[in-house]
This record gives sequence, structure tokens and C-alpha cells, in this order.
Amino acid sequence: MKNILTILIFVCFILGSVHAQHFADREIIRLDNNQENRKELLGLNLDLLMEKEGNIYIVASPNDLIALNAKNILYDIESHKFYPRELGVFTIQSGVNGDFHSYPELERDLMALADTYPDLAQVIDIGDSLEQRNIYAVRISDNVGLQENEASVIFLGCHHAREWISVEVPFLLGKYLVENYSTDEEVKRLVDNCDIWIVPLVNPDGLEYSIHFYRYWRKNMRDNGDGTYGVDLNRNYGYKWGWNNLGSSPDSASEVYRGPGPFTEPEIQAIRDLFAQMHFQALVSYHSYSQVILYPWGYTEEVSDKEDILFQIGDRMSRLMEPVNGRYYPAERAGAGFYLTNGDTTDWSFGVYGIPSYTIELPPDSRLKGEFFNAESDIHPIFDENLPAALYLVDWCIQTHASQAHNATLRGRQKQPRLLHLK
Ligand code: 0X9
Ligand code: ZN
Repeated sequence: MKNILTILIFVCFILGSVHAQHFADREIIRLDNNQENRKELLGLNLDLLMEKEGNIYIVASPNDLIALNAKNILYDIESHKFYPRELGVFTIQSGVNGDFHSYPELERDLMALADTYPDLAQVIDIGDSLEQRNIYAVRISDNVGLQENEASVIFLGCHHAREWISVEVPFLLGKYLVENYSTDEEVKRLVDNCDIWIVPLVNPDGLEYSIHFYRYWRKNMRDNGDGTYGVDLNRNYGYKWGWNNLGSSPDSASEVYRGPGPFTEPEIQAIRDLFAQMHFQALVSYHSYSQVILYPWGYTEEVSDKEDILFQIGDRMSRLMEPVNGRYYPAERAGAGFYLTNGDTTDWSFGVYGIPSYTIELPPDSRLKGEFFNAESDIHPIFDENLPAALYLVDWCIQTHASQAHNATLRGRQKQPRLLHLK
């Protein structure tokens, strides 16, 4: 028995170090934030960390470094400055990743929520990840087991493994709604009139890898078959996938690898298939970091034909958030910023379903230290400031649904309720 245990430990150790060798080869590099560098970087599809004080920081793979060297772009390797403990903002008190959720901890807490509030919350397994973890949605509504003709909205978290705070905000939103339903009339009104879907962890395999092996892991855990791992789940959606090769990479080693085709990843298929069964009216996908509210398009610098309403809703959310803790999240068109992205969630939900869709990049902003490492003590303040924006969006869906239902009645053709056949 003891021998078997020793062998098992040895095998785990070997597997662990092989994995670590694959992924711990990334370096954080610093470049001057000048016109020339920005132009050169555009075509390279790199994993940009932040712009700060005249510098650009990038998580670079060995291939990225080769590409930079080939272009004679000068950079400094500064990985040593970035490890969390040196930043002084990151403390882990308990559990494998402290107050942040691991996959099993989230599973436990979601089940507990549904057990405690069976009339309001249902946990639904909407698909499996590559490593066979469940992708959970928690559905919150009055008569939650019934499919009613009511408004509907979706909140997503953690497409990117290292963005731990992006699990917490949607999870706490679900918790807040059910816990305050019976005492807060406004919460009751929202929950009574809207079918609220929350998928706090789109990338469970990546999150576990980030917790146990390599904190900076971003992608899912796809074995690309060529010695590289991972597809960037926020480049794998099917709208303008790979567009112009600007904003995602065909290189499997890249941090923004878009996969071999659109919707190749089971995690993203689960979201696509859920959308096919529901009529969501708005979407928020939480990410981190940089403290900004982004809306489509991301694949192009062009303005969409719904720019006004997208900005209005985004700006309203921003104004509701700022007074809570004084943190300002500007509402911006994604493609107008520093870099383009294609195959992301919000371009797809907006491009295919025409619904207001937002990437909320949670704090810190790029002026503060900390990047993906939010202090545990900041989880609740970050949730608190995001709450009024989320509630506003739920209300927007309710108002929009009511006016659409009213118009449909006027036209004399009301929609039949649909049946759900989820896994
Ligand atoms: O690059 C992404 O997928 C998102 N940023 S993150 O740092 N969380 O990885 C941003 C997606 C939004 N689109 C654009 N900025 N164009
Ligand atoms: Zn992200």
C-alpha cells in the first residue's frame, strides 16, 4: 500500500513538473510605450498585460520573444517584479486560493444556494469542459422550475483562468439576489420579472490549472497536439472568428490562440447551445483587469449601428458604479481602444443576437499595481460597485421585454412559451 502511494506521489510529481515546464516559460516583459512599438506590436497578437507610466507590459512565450527579436524590438524581462507576494496586495488566508473560489468550492456553494432557496435558484449543468468538469449555470427567478414568458439576461465569468475575481462577481450577484429576495422589494420585483442566468466559471479547467500550477494561465486546457496547450476561450466564438488575423492568433502557442475553428471548444459550445434555447436580451461577461466597460465592436474600429444605445447603457452602468467606492469604469467601444479582438463573447452575442453585450473588466485599473491579483479584502467592494450596474441591466431587460410584449399584443401575435431541454 505504502509503495503504491509512493509511486502515485512520484507520478503526480513528474506530471506536475512536466506541466510546469510547459507553462512556466512565460516571461513578463516591458517595452517603451511609443508610437513605433505600438505599430510593430499590432500584428504580433501578443498577450498584453497593461499600459503603465510610459510602458507596455506583455506576457511573452518563447515564440513571442523570438518574434520580437526578429523585429529588433527592444524589451526588458521583468517577471521577477510581478510575483504576487512582492506586490503586497495579495494575501491568501485559507483554502487553496483563499476567499476566491476553486472549481470544487464553487460547485459546493452553488449547490448550497439551490438547496437553501429551491424556489428561486436552480443549478443547471450546461455542458462539460475538456477535462470533464461541469459548466454550471445558476438560474434565478420566481417559479424557477417553470419556463415563463418573461425577460431574460445572462452574466458570465472567468473565460480567462487567471482572472479569479471574475468568478466572484457573478457568483455574489446570484447569492445577493436570492438572499435579499424576501426582504428587498426591488430585488423581488427584478427576480419576479426576469429569468436571470449566471455562469460564473466558463473555464473550470483553466482556473484549476491557474490555482495549482501556474498563476498566469489564461486559456483552457486543450492539448493542441503539438506540444502546446490551450485555446483562448475569448477568441473561439463564431462571429468574425479570426477576422483579418488581427486580434487573435492562429499560432497554438499564443496566449490568444483562437483554436482550429470557430466553436471548437466545449466550454464555448455550452454557451452557444444555451443561447440557442433562450432568448437572452442582454449579456455581461466579467473579466479582469483594467476597470472599464467595453461594448462591440471589438473586431473592428468601426462603429456599430447600435452605438448610441450600447454607449447609453454602458455609461449608465458606469455612473451607477462610481459612487459606490469612487472607482470609475469608463464605458468604451472595445475596438476603439488599444487592441482589436475577434471571436470574443460580446461581438458574437451582439453580432448574432443583436443584444446589448458588455465585457466588464474589473479592477484594478492600469495605474494601480496588482493586475490579476486582487486582494481578498477587495472581493466584496468590487462586487458592491458592480451590483447596481447588474441590477440596472436586469431592469432594462424587464422594461424592454414589457414594451416588446405590448407591441406584440398590439400586432396580435404573442410568442408561445418555449421548452427547455438542458443537459
Ligand atoms: O482580450 C480579451 O479577451 C479581453 N481582455 S482581457 O485582459 N480580460 O483578456 C478584452 C475583450 C474585449 N475586446 C477588446 N478589447 N477589443
Ligand atoms: Zn479576460
